[in-house]
Amino acid sequence: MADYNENQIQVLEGLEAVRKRPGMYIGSTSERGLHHLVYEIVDNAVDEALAGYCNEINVEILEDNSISVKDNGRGIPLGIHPKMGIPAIEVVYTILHAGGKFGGEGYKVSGGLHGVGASVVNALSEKVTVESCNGDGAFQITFERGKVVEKLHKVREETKRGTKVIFKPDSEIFETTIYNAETLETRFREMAFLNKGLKITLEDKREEEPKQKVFHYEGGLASFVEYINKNKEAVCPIISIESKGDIEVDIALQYTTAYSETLLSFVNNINTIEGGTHLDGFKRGLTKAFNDYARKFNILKDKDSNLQGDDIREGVTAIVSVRIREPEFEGQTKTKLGNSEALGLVNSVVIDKLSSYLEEHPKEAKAVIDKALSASRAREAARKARELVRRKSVLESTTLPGKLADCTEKNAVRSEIYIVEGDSAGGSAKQGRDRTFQAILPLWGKMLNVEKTRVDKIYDNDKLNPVILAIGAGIGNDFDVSKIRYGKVILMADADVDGSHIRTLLLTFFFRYMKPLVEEGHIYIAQPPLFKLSKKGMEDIYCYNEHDLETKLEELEAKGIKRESIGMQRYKGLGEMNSEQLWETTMNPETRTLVQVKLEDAAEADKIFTVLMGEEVEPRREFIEQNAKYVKNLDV
Ligand code: TTJ
Repeated sequence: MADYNENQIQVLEGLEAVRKRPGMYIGSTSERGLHHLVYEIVDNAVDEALAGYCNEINVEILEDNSISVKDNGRGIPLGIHPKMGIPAIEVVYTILHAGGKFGGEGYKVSGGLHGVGASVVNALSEKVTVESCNGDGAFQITFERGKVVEKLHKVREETKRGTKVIFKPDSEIFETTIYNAETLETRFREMAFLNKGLKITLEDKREEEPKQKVFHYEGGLASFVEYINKNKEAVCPIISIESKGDIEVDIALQYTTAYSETLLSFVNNINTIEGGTHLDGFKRGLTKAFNDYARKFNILKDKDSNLQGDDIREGVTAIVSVRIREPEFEGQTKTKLGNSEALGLVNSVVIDKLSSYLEEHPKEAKAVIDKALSASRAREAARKARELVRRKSVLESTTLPGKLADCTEKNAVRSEIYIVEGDSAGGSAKQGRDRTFQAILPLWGKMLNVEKTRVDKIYDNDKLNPVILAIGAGIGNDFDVSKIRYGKVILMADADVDGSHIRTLLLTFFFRYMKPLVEEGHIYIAQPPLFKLSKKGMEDIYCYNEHDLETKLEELEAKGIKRESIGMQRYKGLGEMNSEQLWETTMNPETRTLVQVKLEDAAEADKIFTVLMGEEVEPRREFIEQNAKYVKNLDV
C-alpha cells in the first residue's frame, strides 16, 4: 500500500444532503438501513485488516441500542488535514466520501453496499464518539447529528494502537432504532468466512447475561462451505481455488447429494445477489472443466452431447469471492458485477485449477460426472412429461387447483391472489374477500423442502403444485412472467415462528423458481394486526406492531382515555379473526398495508433457508418434536 497521505482524502459534499435524503446513501431508513450503519463502520476496520494492520474487530450492541466498534489497527490519523485545516479524523467523519482509501493507490477492497463511509453514519446518528489511539495516547472527538460538539482532544495515555467508535442512530431518521443481534451475527459470520483469519466478536449488552460470540475461521471460504454443508452428504472433499493478481479470486466448492445448487458470490466482501461476470466466469469454467475431463477420459463418447451447466451444478455448494479495484455494479439492486475482465479471468482460473484437481482425483471426478449424468436424464424425462401435460392441457383446457377460490377478474393488472397458510384462515379469507378481483389459495399439509427436490418433483408436489398452477406461468427456465394470472401474489401467514418459516420457504421457492416474479415486484406480504384495542362506544383500533400499539395508546391518552379502560386483544393467529375483521384489517385495499417483497428480501430468505438447512437441523428437530403444529408444515 502506498504511503498514507492526508491529501488523498477527497472532499466531496456536506452532510446536510445525507440527512435530507438518507435513502440515497444507505438504501432505506428501515431496519435494513439501520443495520447498514454498522456495516459501514465495520468495513473501515476490515479495510485496515485487509491492509494487514489489524486482526480483530469487536462489536457490541449497547443497552440503549448504540453500537460500539473497536479494532486493533493503526488508528485513524489525527494530524491536521492540509487543505481543510482540521484533524484528518474529523474530515473522515464530516466530509462525504472522505476516507483516504478511495481512488489512487490504496483502494477500498472491503465496503458496504454503497461504500459511502463513516461520514454518512455520522450524519444519521444522534451521537458519535470516536477514539483513535496512534501510540502517543488516546484521542477523542464527539459529534451530534454530524456536527462536532467536542473537538479532538487527548483523553488518556495509551501505548496500544487502535480505533473505537460508538454511535447512536438517529430516531428522527430511522423507522426503528432497535438492532437485531441475529442479523448482525449472520453478517459478521459471513465477513469472517470471507476474510480468512480475521476475528470478529459480537456481544449483545441488552441481554441479562451478555455472552461474546466469536467468528474466526482459519479455513476462510472452505470453512464457509463446510458450514453450509454441515448436514448434507458430501460427494467429494472441499475444493479450493485461489489466484492472486490484479483481480484476486478465492473460490471453495463441494458437491453433495442434494439436488439444488447453492451458489454465493461476493465482490469486495459484498454479496452480489444478482451475480454478474465473476459468477458467469465460474459457471462457464466449471462446465468446461468437467466436459473436457469427461471427453478426455471417454466418459462422454463422441456421439454424446456435452453436459449442461445446470446438470453439472446439481448438488454443488460454491462460494465465489473476488477483490477488484474498481468494481462496476449493475442491476436492480446494484449487486451485479459488470466488469468484463472478471469473466475471462475467473473462467480461466477455474478451468486451469479445476482441471488439474480432476486429473489428480479421478474417483471424485467420476462421482460428480455420474451425478451430472443422472441429473441430465432426470431433466430430460421431466421435459418430456411436461410437454405431454402441455399438449393435454391444450385439449382439456387448463386445470386450476381444486382448493383455489378464483376471482372473476381475468386481467392480471387488476387481480390478486392471497396464498393463505392454514385451512381456517383460508375459510375466513374466502368469506371476507372481494371475489371480483381477489382469489384465495389456502395452503395445507407438508411443506416441501425445495433443497432436497429436483425440479420435476417440484411440479408434482402437492403443496407447490397448486401455487404453480394458480399463478399459471410455469417454473424454472420455463417460467414466463407475461403469463401470470394475478398481478399481486400476497402471502398471508401468522405472525409467529410457524408463519415466518412458511414465508421463508415460499420466498425461497419464488426466488429460486420464479425469480422474475420477485424482480418485477409482484410478491407482497400481508400485514395482519397484532393487537386490537376496544372500548365501549369506540370503534375498534388495530395495531400492527409494538411501536404502533404504543403510539395509538398515547394518542388515546392525549384524548383523555386512560390505558386501564381500554381492552386489548393480542392476536396469535389469523384464525382468531372473523371474515369481516380479516377483510377490514388485512385485505381491503383501502385500509390494509402490504409490504412489497424486494429481491434482496427473497435472496435473504434463500440464504436463511440455506443456512437453516445446514446449521440447524438438530436443534430444529428438537424444536419440531416439541411442536406438533410445526410437524405438519415442514418436511425435514
Ligand atoms: C490509515 O493509514 C494510517 C493509519 O491508519 C489507517 C486507518 O485508517 N486506520 C484505521 C481506520 N483503522 N481503523 C479505522 C477505522 C475503524 C473504525 C471502527 C471505524 C473507522 C471509520 C475507521
